[in-house]
Amino acid sequence: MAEAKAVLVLSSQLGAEDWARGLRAADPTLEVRVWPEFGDPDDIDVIIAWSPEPGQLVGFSKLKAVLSLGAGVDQVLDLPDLAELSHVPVARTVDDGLSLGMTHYVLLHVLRYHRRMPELEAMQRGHDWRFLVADAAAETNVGIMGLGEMGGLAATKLVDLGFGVRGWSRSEKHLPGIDSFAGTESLASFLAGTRILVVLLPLTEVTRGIINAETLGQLPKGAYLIAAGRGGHLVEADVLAALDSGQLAHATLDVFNTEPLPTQSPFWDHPRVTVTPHNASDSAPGEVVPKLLENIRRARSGQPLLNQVDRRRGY
Ligand code: NDP
Ligand code: OXD
Repeated sequence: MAEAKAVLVLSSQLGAEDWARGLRAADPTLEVRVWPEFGDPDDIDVIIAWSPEPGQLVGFSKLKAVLSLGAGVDQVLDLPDLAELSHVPVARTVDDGLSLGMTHYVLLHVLRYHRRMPELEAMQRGHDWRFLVADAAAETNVGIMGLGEMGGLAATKLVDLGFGVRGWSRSEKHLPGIDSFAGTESLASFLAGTRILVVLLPLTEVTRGIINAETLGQLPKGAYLIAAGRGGHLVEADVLAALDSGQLAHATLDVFNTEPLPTQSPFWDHPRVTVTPHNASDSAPGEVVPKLLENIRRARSGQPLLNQVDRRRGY
């Protein structure tokens, strides 16, 4: 029986044809197919996917790996399809450009809050000239939930800019200048000392709904929220209530329970919310293709994948 040796690219949102072109250019010997033109399903041994639909990953009996084009893999791991694919390793995207893009997003919005831009913009609208100064950066504690590839780099750059920086993760970290809080038992004290909260967690069974009335209530009054992990972290009604009560002074939201954000969502017109369309960071084929090729090689030779996800842990 002929060995399966074709890669299927599956992505309605992220330009599957561009990724396929990038793969073929980097390795002209690679057989690359693009959904829905996958031909004989028994030819497919690797699927490269961004946000597949339920059912799209089943029926490929020779599958050796699923490679996520996202850093977050919830949209792959949450699929019912995965139950049938317990033997198939899943890898995610880790890429310097993606981490740097996210760091730019975090710095942009932390600096905007630190320098009181929402207040200055309101003053401009009211032709109101007053000398409004920022607190010292060292006294503006930024708390980052998730100190991985994204959060770790952003935290380090914030330390370089003189901010007080703390991070919350599952395991304790030893990063210069960053106060490490680890595990559920330390969450309340992490939040109590956080003025600007940045959420860069993966979406897992444990982190779903983690930004809720209780955790928002543990922040100091008038705190700021920057959410760029996944919309599933947010209990959106609780975020709105915290904004309306003044518990949150302002929120910058890149991710939502439903994306695209429905036109009737109250976030669009909220005077103290900045909405961005899940564009905090993005990975470019030029940087990611060599890693995909390496993982295809590894899958075919039965080696562990680069950035293989722990399916039990969910990230
Ligand atoms: P990593 O896996 O590198 O880091 C995840 C971090 O979260 C780790 O520090 C991990 O702790 C921590 N964590 C996970 N579960 C828990 C928990 N239960 N309690 C406390 N801490 C926890 O992920 P990345 O940094 O690469 O990406 C993070 C997320 O950012 C992605 O999953 C994705 O959802 C989102 N993302 C959003 C983008 C956008 O454009 N909006 C772009 C790219 C990513 P530990 O270190 O101990 O394991
Ligand atoms: C990702 C994302 O997970 O873009 O990479 O959200």
